[in-house]
Amino acid sequence: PNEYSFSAMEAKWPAVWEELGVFKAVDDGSKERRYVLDMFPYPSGDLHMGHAEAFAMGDVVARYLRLKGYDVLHPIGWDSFGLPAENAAIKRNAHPSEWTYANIETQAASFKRYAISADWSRRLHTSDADYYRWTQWLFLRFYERGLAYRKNSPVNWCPKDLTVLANEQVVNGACERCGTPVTKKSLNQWYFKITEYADRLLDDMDELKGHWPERVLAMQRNWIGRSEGAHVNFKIEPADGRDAKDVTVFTTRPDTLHGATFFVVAADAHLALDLVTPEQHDALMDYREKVKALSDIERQSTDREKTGVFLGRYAINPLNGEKLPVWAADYVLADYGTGAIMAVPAHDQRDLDFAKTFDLPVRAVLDTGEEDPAVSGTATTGEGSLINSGELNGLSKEEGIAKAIDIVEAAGTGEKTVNYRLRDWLLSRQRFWGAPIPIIHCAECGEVPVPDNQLPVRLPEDLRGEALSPKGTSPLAAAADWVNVDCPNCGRAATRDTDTMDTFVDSSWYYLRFASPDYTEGPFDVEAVNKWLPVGQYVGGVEHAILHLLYSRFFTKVLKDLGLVDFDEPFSSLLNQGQVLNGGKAMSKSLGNGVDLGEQLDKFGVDAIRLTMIFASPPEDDVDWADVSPSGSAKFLARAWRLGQDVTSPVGADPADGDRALRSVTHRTIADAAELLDNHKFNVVIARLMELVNATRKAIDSGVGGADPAVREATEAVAIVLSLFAPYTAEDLWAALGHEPSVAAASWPAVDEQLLVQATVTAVVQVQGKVRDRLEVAPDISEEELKAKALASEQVVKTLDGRSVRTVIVRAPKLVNIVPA
Ligand code: ANZ
Ligand code: ZN
Repeated sequence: PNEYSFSAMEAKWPAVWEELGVFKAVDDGSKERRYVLDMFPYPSGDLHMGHAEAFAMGDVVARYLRLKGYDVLHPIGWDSFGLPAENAAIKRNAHPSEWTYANIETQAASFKRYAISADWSRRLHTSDADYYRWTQWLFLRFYERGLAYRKNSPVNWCPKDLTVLANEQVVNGACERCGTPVTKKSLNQWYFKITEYADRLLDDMDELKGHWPERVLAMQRNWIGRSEGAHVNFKIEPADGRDAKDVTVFTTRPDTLHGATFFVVAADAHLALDLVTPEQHDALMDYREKVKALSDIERQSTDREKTGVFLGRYAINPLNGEKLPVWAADYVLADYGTGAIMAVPAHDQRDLDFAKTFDLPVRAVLDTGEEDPAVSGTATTGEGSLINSGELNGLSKEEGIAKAIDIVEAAGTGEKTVNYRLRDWLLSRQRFWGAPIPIIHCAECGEVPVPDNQLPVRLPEDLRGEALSPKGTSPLAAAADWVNVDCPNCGRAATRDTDTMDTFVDSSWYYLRFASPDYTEGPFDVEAVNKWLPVGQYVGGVEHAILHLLYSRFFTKVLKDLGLVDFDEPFSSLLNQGQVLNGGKAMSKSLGNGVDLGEQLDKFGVDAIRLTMIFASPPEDDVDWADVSPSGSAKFLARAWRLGQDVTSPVGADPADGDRALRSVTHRTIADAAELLDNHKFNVVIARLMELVNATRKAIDSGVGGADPAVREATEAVAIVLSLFAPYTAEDLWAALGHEPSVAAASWPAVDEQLLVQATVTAVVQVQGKVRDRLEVAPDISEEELKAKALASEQVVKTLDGRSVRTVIVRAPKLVNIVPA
């Protein structure tokens, strides 16, 4: 064949790869193991441009490590529970599994066409009963340790999807999925106690530094939000038929206790109702109605007018006995700290804004050298020394914090504490297409875990269409046959829990299942997992920073405590690919700027699209499809492929006899490519590969010729490096060079260090046009370096004999002319 045809290649190679099983993990201990994983896809329709980018990157790493001689685990599966399937089923009067598995088949075919070097024998789907059986099993292990529990509390509620959401699924006050503003609803829900792992989730990030993008670590750190401070008790004076009451606040600034001028409780906290006097009761109730409609983000925004209601009570400052009016306000959140604060308007801007609105006093207690906040309207938060603070006067902020804590601790009115922003993970969902929570509710025995040997608790197969539409309670509640069971404990009539698990539970452990996907004795074979994991290279989007990535870290730590894994962190190295944009904007239906992956593949071929994705930018940066040139990529691929047509030396020809200049380029390319790949500079590898193709073509067309074994060596290197990015073209090229059976079974070429030694060129140094010296320099020497070398030459110094230099003309690397003054 001497026409480059991507369709012919795409028709040929997938069957060869499958037959050879070249992408299967060997798993016999003969080679060192490496685990490369892309975040598994959700089966909504066919693959899109984002998948094409991320999976191309993961595949570069997997293919490279395989060529380097590692036993590579590069599996694929589907995160196949979730709402879209359910919504589609309601619309089409179908079962969610129909839509789900049809889409999975479509995506699987596309992945195969896209030549992802996956080990298909390990494929899994989280909606398969033999997967979710183990999701349920894990839930029960968490439950036994007190890490899964039910409680009644106000939760995030999406009024459109009619289901609860985890804090992590509320984005700017709206449902992560549908964008509807989230409201609060009091419900009895299941939680995972992720807060118990807050410190370990923070501390173990040290291990990830340098291997995970710093912004992901920062987002997690922020989300966990560890604050050191103190709990301080305030007595609320009795009033108007209401008794005295102790209320604790959380403060990070106990040094400012003398600056507290009022006291605020969250308007929506029960505490506000406990405190309010009868005459203020109606005002509070009205206010609470208004607060209900606000998101936490709105409530904490600094540019909203402050609102609140005086509760008719006074709190006593434990440090100086002052009486502080007690208010209810929305800017204090019910579920952070204790839901109550001491307000220090001089040093906290929100308190200051509130004080201004309601004409409350402002008293600075830390002199920072800035203008008095009461005058400037700007709270001061810097360093300084304490004033107006009795025995704390003169201390720095830090000293003041320590001393204030000592004082309240000694008086028994407070203590040092650590507070977290992180909340427990709300995992129950009132929807159908998820893993049922394996708990039975019995009037006699309470919550009873489904015995392990009765797992999986399967989803009923006859619920379809309208029966799945959201009602605010789980559709499973309507399946009487399914709900009504005998209590496993006492045998009396009991009912199943009708909620299903958040799909993030499914994805928190799938990477473990891949080590032994058919294991039937547990969620995974402990030995296999400890051999393969942690995942050496994980690839996926930054949108999972505080969701999937945090949850998976939590799961891994619990599994470590259960003795099931021997590591603390699931993903040793993380690569966040950028987004694929079109015209500088994310692709979206509303903008009409979507690019269809299938059409691109039909038009340019798989290899050209893969190459374009990787060549466009460094992996972490966005790719703007409006700026790339798949046809340029296709031309380069054809050019590389044609080299194979011109190599006439036999397989095994000794390159030692070949053209030394070309050999140098080849070996430098291989050496640099390895280093660049180790540092994820995939786009630069392609640029270097293009140079090698050019050098090889030049050698063939100039005197060296296609019979020179150095040309074969160069072309073989092209095929091998190209196989990371454009596997079809690389296979064809490899075959044209007379190799069998697949470039995927080749090895990364060895580098001959001697060929890396750079040749030098001679630079002539003149003074006033007369040759005074000759220097041996690198061919790529910079002008500055050459100039410096020339001026330092002994001959030149002698010739100048103290005269100063007027100009230096530099033509690197060959000539320098120095003109004295
Ligand atoms: C007095 C004070 C003085 C405060 C000062 C700050 C500065 P982080 O760092 O985010 O943990 N706070 C406590 N509970 C709150 C709640 N439920 N809603 C809103 N604000 C709350 O913030 C801790 C600080 O935020 C606490 O320290 C408290 O105000 C406020 F110059 O106490 B501080
Ligand atoms: Zn019972």
